[in-house]
Amino acid sequence: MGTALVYHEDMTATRLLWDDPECEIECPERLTAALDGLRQRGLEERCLCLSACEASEEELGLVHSPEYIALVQKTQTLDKEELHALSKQYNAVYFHPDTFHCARLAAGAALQLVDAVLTGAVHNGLALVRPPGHHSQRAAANGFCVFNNVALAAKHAKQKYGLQRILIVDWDVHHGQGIQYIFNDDPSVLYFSWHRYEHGSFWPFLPESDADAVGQGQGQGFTVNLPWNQVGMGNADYLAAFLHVLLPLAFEFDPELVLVSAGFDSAIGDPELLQVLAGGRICAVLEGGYHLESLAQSVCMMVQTLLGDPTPPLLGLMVPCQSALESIQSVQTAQTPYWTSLQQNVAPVLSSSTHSPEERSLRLLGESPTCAVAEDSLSPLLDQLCLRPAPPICTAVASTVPGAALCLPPGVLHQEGSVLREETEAWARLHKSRFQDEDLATLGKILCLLDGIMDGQIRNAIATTTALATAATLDVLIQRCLARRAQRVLCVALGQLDRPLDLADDGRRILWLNIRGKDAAIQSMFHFSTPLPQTTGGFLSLILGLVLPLAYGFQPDMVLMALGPAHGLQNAQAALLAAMLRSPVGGRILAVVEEESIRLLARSLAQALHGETPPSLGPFSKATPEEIQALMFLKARLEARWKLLQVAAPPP
Ligand code: X5A
Ligand code: ZN
Repeated sequence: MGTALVYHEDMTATRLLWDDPECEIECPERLTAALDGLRQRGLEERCLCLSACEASEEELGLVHSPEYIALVQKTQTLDKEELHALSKQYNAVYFHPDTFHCARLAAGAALQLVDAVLTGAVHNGLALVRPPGHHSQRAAANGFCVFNNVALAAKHAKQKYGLQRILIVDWDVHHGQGIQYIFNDDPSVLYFSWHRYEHGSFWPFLPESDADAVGQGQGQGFTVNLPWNQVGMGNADYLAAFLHVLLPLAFEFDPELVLVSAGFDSAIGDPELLQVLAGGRICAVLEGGYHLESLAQSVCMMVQTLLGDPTPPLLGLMVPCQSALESIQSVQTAQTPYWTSLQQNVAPVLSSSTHSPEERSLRLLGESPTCAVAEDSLSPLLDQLCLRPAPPICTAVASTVPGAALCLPPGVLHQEGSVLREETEAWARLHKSRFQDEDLATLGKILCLLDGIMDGQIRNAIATTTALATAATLDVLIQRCLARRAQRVLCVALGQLDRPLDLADDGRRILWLNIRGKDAAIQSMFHFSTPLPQTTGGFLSLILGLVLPLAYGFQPDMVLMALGPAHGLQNAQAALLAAMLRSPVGGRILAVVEEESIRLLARSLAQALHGETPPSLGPFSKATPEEIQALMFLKARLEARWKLLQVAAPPP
């Protein structure tokens, strides 16, 4: 089970035969650059490579009219003048004698990818195709697109596999109006698109690309448009959109399959946050992306992520800009009638001190030159992101409990090494009373795990301790992180674990979140606690609305996730938390679990850390008023420091 890559060299055949500055960017080199990038980084050989076959006429008929299909077929025999004349009848389209063949391969590739994922041959995959598809309509080519590859894939999944809930995420910089039209009244396909809009002055200049287009009839609430009205949206803006709009809706919708219209004309692709949905069944299909080098690098990042490698942490000041927050607010306003998770939005009021995109990039340039987004600096930045080698060991375990009792998945390694006995004893002396003699051997192994993660030898790890030693172990781990010059350590502590006293003045290098007890409480901007919600809605709001915005904003180089006595976390919850915390920290998580509960949790926790999709939380249940109140209380106080917590207020 892995990642499929669907491709056919013939798709490089179609190209522009006359002068047209608008269309010339959609060129054959797009595919060769992407493929070369994958080969150079050894990513192609890690995939199951499938050779694309043409979609049949019947399959094209799932979306397109017979007349339109016949018309495109006819272009095979037209001469250059006739092709040019026909092309001019459409908006931003060119035809070539090979267009029909390429477009059928592109559509066929998308269908094959769906087959590979839904038959279980692979977990996920990418179809590298030309021409793109998301602007194409039932009887019209549009915006370089001839057949609507992703819409065809969705129809195919419904028809052949009987799927009832498909999520389409369209992160191309342009609005995929073609997909929107095709599923406008269809509640089985949730279409989410963010796109450059500029109040309608960006191509395709359509009023229906705005946030108030929500779908029609039965399909109301199943079209979600997030229009960007200023240029320069960055990581913080995309993250805010993911955490505060897309993911809450996606979890509530509970898709059986995720299709990605993966255009890289907007940003670096990061499907990592999507991998927790639909059992990991993600099919990505290339759409736009015209800067060849950036396209190649983005495709590599995307494939690496689909393969399960952790994504490099996002750089930059994690402050969404005012315009992005306004856009997010406009979607929330339009969609609130249809989605429980938005009705319950725990939303502090929009603060007015946020930056414009320009101000923010100026600050970025001043603070850290590597974050400059100027054309000439793009390449080293992306290279640095891509070339981080994956640690040789994925997930390792050190335990007080015998290995056989833990039922660990294959590929998880038991830690046998240990730091020196004297060193362990020195650390243990910090907490004389809490470590029994027999705990020392385990502590030595855990310290060795920590070193392995910090040195890049181990990606992440699980350690078990006796209930008595959990808090002390966590304290030793924090101290050792600091001693080893970790810049920032995020501790997510569940259950009865007190924050170590001698860390009162830690220079803001420790962010301590305790999930326990009955009431939310704040000691400082770096130290607070909140109860563990009992509903799925409340738990998701806690993760998406609080924990992840904090984690992305803090940009830790290590996450310590501790499950202490009475942590109360269920299997699926622990797995989801671990899976989602991987992303902001590049996978570097050390989970410390008290031994009473490890037998139940070890397997799914290890699977999640290992990159497998966590099990479902179960049916969506509404957060209780108390749960919402606790989150509101924290967010209202913390948003001054942690700007990713900001969500525009919903209408009264
Ligand atoms: C697939 C795609 C863009 C068309 C732009 C026309 N199409 N100006 O990115
Ligand atoms: Zn595009």
